[in-house]
Amino acid sequence: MSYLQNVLEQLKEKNAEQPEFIQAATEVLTSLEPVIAQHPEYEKAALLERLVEPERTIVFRVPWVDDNGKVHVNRGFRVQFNSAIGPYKGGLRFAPNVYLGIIKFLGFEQIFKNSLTGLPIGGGKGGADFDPTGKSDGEIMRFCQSFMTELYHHIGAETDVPAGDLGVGAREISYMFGQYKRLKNVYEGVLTGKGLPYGGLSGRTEATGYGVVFFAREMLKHFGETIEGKTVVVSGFGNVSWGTVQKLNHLGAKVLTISGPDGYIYDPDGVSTKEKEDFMLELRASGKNICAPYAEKFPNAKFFPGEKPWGVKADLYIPCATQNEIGMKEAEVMVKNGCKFICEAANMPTTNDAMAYLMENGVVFGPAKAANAGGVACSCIEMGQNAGHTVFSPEQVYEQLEKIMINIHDNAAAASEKYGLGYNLVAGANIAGFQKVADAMMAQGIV
Ligand code: 2IT
Repeated sequence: MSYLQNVLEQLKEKNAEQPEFIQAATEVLTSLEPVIAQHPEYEKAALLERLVEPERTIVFRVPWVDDNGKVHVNRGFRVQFNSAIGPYKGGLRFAPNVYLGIIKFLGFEQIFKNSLTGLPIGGGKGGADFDPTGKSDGEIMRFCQSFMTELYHHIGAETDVPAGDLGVGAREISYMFGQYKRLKNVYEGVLTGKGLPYGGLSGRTEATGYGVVFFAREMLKHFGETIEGKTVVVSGFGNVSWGTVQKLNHLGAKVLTISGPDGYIYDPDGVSTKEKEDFMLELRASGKNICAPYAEKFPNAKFFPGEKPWGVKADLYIPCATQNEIGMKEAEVMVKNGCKFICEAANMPTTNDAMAYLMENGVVFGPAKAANAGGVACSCIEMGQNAGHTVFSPEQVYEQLEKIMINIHDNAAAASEKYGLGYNLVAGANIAGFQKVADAMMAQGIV
């Protein structure tokens, strides 16, 4: 058995209860085969064994009191996965299905994503099995304060800098920032995605979605095509979908769908006006986690309850909702409908078998860890803004974001080319992201 297969077997055995983590690690490690073959020194240094084991995992109790005085207890997590190239950096996810396997898959992906940005940030992720749906503002605040009352021991501007993810936006970040500052008596950039008056970065909110569309634009450009005039199927309706829809509209595409846990919306006129973009924000702010009201507000649109949008024909597909939203069943329909381009915006929205099937059938695939890295890249710019006690303009941010996304695309394409894999952005992103972290780990000794 090869070194790589051996590590994968051990990993599956040790983490049998964490299928999402196994999925993410398998996807990355298998595409490193040609790199590992050229570097026999990695095995001697147990580089891969160290890479798949988080440096530190913190699991903690989060007690809080609801509006009726009832006490609840949730489980909080922070996985500090890899600090070879910078302080741990990555979001916090509040969702009822959160457990260690979800946080580890996200943290593992984050190592390579952060490396791809070219910026000095390591990989981490955290969250809680807390369901924000239907919670009052006071309940959200008390939960965030309790969560931070434990987490603050383990983070800091030069140690570990969390941000948002599903269920955690500017409101939650701000409550956590307030509590951190109170406990530590330090005003520092310990969280990113803050409000603008207290250290937040102009443009961070839309950065992930804008970055995804810049990445998709580079993919299309490789085939002599443009975003302008393309039809696009988008899933989700949260922060990432919103930024994606906005930038697609700027560039002249037509967004046919958005979706939620309750079903999907098909809008034959396109999710194309400022009013429609703003309504996505309203849907999110409602705290109900449904997209159906869009079809009441815009009667030309149709709501398909309980369905996903992947059966709708389009030039480009951008999954923005959550992990594993495209499986084999969806992939088969997409291939039958002549799908040519997929650009992932959510983390790991495609299962490994669906991804392989789509690529075998000629679909050009932009992997999440490359395509959605614009969010964390701007988070790192926010860290720089805070550390430098300064403020950047939106123009400065957008300009850097666009450059970073073009670089990520070009570096992934070049890494794939270097190993004789043609234009394979999936393998190329894994290889380019890995190489920098591997070089740093090798240089820093057995730690
Ligand atoms: O998945 C992600 O990259 C994020 N949720 C953002 C992480 C960050 O630190 O901005």
